[in-house]
Amino acid sequence: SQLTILDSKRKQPSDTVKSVVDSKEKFEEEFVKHVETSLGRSMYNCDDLAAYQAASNTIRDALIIDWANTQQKQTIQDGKRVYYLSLEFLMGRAMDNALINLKCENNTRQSLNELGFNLEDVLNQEPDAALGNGGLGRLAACFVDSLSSKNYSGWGYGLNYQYGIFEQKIIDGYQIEAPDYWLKYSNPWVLDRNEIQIPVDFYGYVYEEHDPNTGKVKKNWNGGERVLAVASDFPIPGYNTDNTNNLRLWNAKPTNEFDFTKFNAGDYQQSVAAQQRAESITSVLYPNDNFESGKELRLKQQYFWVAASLHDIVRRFKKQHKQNWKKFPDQVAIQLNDTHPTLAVVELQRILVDLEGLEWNEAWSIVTSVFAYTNHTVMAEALEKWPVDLVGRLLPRHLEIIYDINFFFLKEVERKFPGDRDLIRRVSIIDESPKSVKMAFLAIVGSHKVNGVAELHSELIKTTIFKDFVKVFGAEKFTNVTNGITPRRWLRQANPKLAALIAEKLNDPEYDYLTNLGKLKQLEQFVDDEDFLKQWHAIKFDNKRKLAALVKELTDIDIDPSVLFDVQVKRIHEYKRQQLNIFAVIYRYLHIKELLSKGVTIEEIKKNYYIPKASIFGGKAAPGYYMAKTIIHLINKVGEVINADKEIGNLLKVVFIPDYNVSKAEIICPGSDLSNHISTAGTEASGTSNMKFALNGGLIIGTVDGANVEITREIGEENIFLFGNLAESVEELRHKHVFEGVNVPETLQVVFNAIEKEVFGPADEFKSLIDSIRYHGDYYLVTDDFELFLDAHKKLEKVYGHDGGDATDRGHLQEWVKKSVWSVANMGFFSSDRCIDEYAENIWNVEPSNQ
Ligand code: GPQ
Repeated sequence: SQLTILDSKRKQPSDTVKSVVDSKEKFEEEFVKHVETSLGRSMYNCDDLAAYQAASNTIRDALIIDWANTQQKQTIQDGKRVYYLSLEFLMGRAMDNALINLKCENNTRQSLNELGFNLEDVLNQEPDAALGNGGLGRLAACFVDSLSSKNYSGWGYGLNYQYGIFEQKIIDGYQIEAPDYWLKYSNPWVLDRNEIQIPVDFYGYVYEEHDPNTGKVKKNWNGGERVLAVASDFPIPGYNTDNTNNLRLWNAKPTNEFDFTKFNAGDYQQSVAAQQRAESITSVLYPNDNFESGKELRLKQQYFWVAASLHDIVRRFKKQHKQNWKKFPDQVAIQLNDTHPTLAVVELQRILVDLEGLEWNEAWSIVTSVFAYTNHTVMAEALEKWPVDLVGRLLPRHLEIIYDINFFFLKEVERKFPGDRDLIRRVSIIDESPKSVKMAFLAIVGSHKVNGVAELHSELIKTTIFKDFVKVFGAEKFTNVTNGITPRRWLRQANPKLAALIAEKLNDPEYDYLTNLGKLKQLEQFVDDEDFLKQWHAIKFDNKRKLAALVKELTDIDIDPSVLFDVQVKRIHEYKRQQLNIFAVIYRYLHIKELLSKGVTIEEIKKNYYIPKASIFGGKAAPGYYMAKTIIHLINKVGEVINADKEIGNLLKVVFIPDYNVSKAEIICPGSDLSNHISTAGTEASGTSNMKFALNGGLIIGTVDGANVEITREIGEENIFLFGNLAESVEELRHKHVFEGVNVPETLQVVFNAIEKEVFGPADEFKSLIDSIRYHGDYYLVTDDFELFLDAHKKLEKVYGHDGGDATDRGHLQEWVKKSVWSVANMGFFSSDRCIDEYAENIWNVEPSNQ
């Protein structure tokens, strides 16, 4: 067959290049070659950065061979492909991940040693690819890892921002944003495909054309501004398989088509400058999480990305199947990661109707079979609405198509529910005031499936924001795929010692459990094995030491690894309630001070009231989100006071880790005893860091929200510390706050008083935070959950034990360690491999290839 011919032809080069993964000689040879040729340096003058680049080039070459073979195989097999459209891919570092997935970490470590380098130092040279904000972007990164690891044919499509999420600096306790120019040095993990150039148009006008053949009037769009989309490809290696998919990120580049009117007018400078501005489309990632700011450039980014990706997908289809459009839905599945790529629905309809000449209905049935939409939030401020004026100016033909989609859809609603004019008004894709396009509604109408990201969330969207669409389309269109995380990065890479202990106990020297995470269940049999518990605890302690070292390096604060590490790291948002956490820390501090002033000793406090702990925070606030920035400021100011308080010593420390990102998360997750997932019930769609912490043996304090619900179901409610009001009570409580007033409990009042007495600096700084609770309805229910949070702490601290713990402690801590083992044993469900299998079976209708 063609496949074997291709295989035999490729044997020579691929074997040579690929041998770097298991031969030290070959690795060293290629490494030196890259130092001397690709980098143009000498081995005598090779620092860690150059070593990182040479080693990455060496491994990357091997990956490219797998990548090319995979693409050829997939082309020949000609099966259905999945395309994951996401404006964010929060990849983190590539090198360590490649070493793990290619299983060549040992070979690389030893080779580098022989060349005089230390692997960890070399890995630390790599900047994070931080092309995302938080959970949504990191989910996309986990999904591409699983697509490759589970042998699917699945590509990611996104934008190659020149500036990723900003670097956060903390100065005088305030967040300061610095640009993240991550491509300062050339990136060995990307292949620039300068030959793949796709023109994308904006603005212009629509004109009608009479088609003499059909006698019909045809619509045409004449764009007014043209930009080129140029591809950058990131190979995505699978774990323990040669299957290597592609993440294609687009760069905006100027065309070299001249604007003759300007040139003739002699305005050469201006014309070149205008062309240059094309690049601004992909220059920066919008730094908002769960919030849409509605900027024109953002809409330009969306269309640029969607048009280039669809053009690429359609071109690939046509190469194999010409214009046999009926086959398109058997060849292509496109997943919309949130509403950001919703214009793809419109663009595909435009391609099929305007450019390919299909009838509207035939085209529409193809479109709706291809797309599926994932919703990631119910919060109103995050739901995209684009002003009709703006859409019409930027994309005049697309606006017409949106109106037509809406017209046909509403006609259908009228047919099903005759005379229900209020229903028609409610489900209209066009909002009347202010006139805008509701992207979530367009995504639902244009997709065959809509999913939420955890059971509770998927139920909530059906009963709240998309209720009317369940009525119109039926409940079958709405489904759930609970989020997951890749255990390659979030266990094997982040926590190599724990991963090794598990491999040993599971009698799995090849670490096959990493693609079959249900096997973790076998750990249950060791839950009473004293030696095993000791080893387990020793690994946690070691990881805590590493986290303490990171904290020392970044903040100069000493935290003692034997105290409880109580962590909350995630984007800063009122709904995630870092304010609830810091208020509770303040309460604890004030209470300790009061006890001390009454003559109670530190020892007595430790024994009867509070165990020693370090509260560790981290996370970025959107630059324009005042309240989130105020929370960061408060945490830092509270830290300054408490950490400087000589009376308190080890009993309490408060740390804010600056610039939380993927590589820091890889150190923080394994080093936590307890992590906070304490959003107001019903607001956190899923959460995924809850899974990362639990998979690394940390326990959770959390509300009954998002995936906490299913984590509890899997690991057992005795192994998680749940508290707080339930989602079903939230609406009523908010109503009560507005109409009967907010009741600040005495404990929280004490905290407010201290802030207002300027214990933590000028009170003005924190006024808005207190006012939002006291006078503006306490929307996030801090007052309702505060004392329940304190109670949950009392309970968990009893379990952790009053004597704290070190690696040798056998007292109370054993109960905690058992909970930790039990949790990990039951976290198998939360592998992103399981997510991908569910999407494949229930939404995409694709099967993995047998590699
Ligand atoms: N999520 Cl809408 C984001 O990270 N950014 C967003 O703009 C929106 C959602 C998160 C969501 O808050 C988490 O609960 C989810 O776990 C995550 O998406 C992935 O689904």
